[in-house]
Amino acid sequence: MSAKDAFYITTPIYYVNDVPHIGHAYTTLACDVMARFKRLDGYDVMFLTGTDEHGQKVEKSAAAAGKTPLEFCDQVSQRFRELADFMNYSHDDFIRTTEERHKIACQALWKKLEENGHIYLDKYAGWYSVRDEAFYGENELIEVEGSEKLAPTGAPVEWVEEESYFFRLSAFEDKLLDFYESLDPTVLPKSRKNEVKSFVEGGLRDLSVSRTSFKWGVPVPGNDKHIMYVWIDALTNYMTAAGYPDMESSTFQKFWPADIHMVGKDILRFHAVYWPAFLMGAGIEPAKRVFAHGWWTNEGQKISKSLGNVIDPFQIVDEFGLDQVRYFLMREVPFGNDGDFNKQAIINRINSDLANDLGNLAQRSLSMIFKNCDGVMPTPGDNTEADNAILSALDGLLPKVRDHMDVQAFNKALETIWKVVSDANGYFACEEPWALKKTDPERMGTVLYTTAEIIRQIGIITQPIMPDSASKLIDLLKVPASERGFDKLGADHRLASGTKMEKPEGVFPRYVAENE
Ligand code: ME8
Repeated sequence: MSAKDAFYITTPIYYVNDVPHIGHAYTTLACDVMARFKRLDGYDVMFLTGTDEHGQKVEKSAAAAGKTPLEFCDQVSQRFRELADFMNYSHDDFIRTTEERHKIACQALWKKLEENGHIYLDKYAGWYSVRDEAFYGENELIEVEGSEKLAPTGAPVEWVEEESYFFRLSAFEDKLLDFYESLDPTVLPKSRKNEVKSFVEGGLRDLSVSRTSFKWGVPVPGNDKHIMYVWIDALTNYMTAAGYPDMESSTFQKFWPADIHMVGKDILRFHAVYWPAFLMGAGIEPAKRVFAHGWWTNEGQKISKSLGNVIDPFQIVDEFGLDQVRYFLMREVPFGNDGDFNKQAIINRINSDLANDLGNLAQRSLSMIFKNCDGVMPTPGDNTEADNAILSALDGLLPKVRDHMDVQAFNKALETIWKVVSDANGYFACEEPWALKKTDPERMGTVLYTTAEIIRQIGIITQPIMPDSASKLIDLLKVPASERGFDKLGADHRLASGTKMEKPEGVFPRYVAENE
């Protein structure tokens, strides 16, 4: 048997200056869905998440909390781990940038860049935003009343003048532009790729990559007065986890370059411009794709601590259910676009797509098997045209869903699956198996068997989105654990007739508000 293909996917590493909210949960969820999908589709997957613990912003937050930076990081990083468990993410590694393995990787990358002549010492005089941990040119700033200057993101900026190492970013314009066209699509959605290209075409200035005014970070090798710019440090995490600097290790050989760096649109430039340039500078292949998704608002408002409308994923899941929230986040908004987090929209998805469409179909058909077929999966008779039509739509589902997943179009993948669910409901209603009990029990058996086969395949293919609920659906059919991979989808595999079943329990309850 040939070795499995590798797939490496990463989330941003989250700053520990803030507790996790729905935005963080969303990005990691998208990666989890991709990772689970690829594993079921036969890939050897590495899925990485973690926390970004260095830099001035974290140092300031720790001081404000009256803690040492490390105590503060330990505490908040733990909250991100808890979120990961709570959301049922299947990450293979959780990296913290305060780990020794990461310091080693950062310093090795730095030395390589220096050795290759891409880093030089000079003086930085310009604007810096601690909140964004980013340098801004004068021409990028917004003037507000009272003559205060703000970053384009609205964050405050301060004037910084200090000795600094620089990375020769300006030398990488052509290489980056070639890279964007080398593999398609290196940056998704397409509009984001255009944004990145025009930024690079506008000309790149060398980038200040060290600071001397604070201490909380990785020291520059050979000059520990300087701390590495937090973004060089942060971005390197993706290689640390793959085993860098040991580029001969089997992990690095297998998983680098990463397949997808999943990020929010706020940090696109760091991932699609600076990071590939650093890697090119070190003679290392850049990741194959950066996907920059959109922004969630809360009932139409920007989510922010100061507005007090931050959505707590722990709370939302307690209210609506884990798989329900996972489904909603992946289904509601075309991945890449901004979306509005609206409770009525979640309730509609739960009651319509999950409880009515999929839940009822499973509950009605499997209850009928339990009651009318002595709890044993019936043996189908000859198929009619109607049976063949629904089965052929079902059997053709995986390649279509895979095409959508290949470009992270989660909502389209789910739409495609639910089209079959909807057709299956039409089939069930039309065939009226309840009326066949007396008139044609064999035909009833065929319709119930066909519907159960639909539930089997829909259960298997929705595992990445709703791992627990999809497993419960397949459990009802007594499908063994070894037969739940995507290689068991399609016409070559069918439910075993004669299997003894138990009384089915509903998997997708309706959402009923407490005061109803
Ligand atoms: O930027 N909607 O960390 P961060 C959707 N440490 N996604 C959101 C969101 C929202 N309203 N708010 C946050 C950093 N996100 C750096 C990354 S990577 C080498 C270093 C998500 O804690 C989204 O993925 O500020 C965004 O890019 C990320 O959280 C920012 O997390």
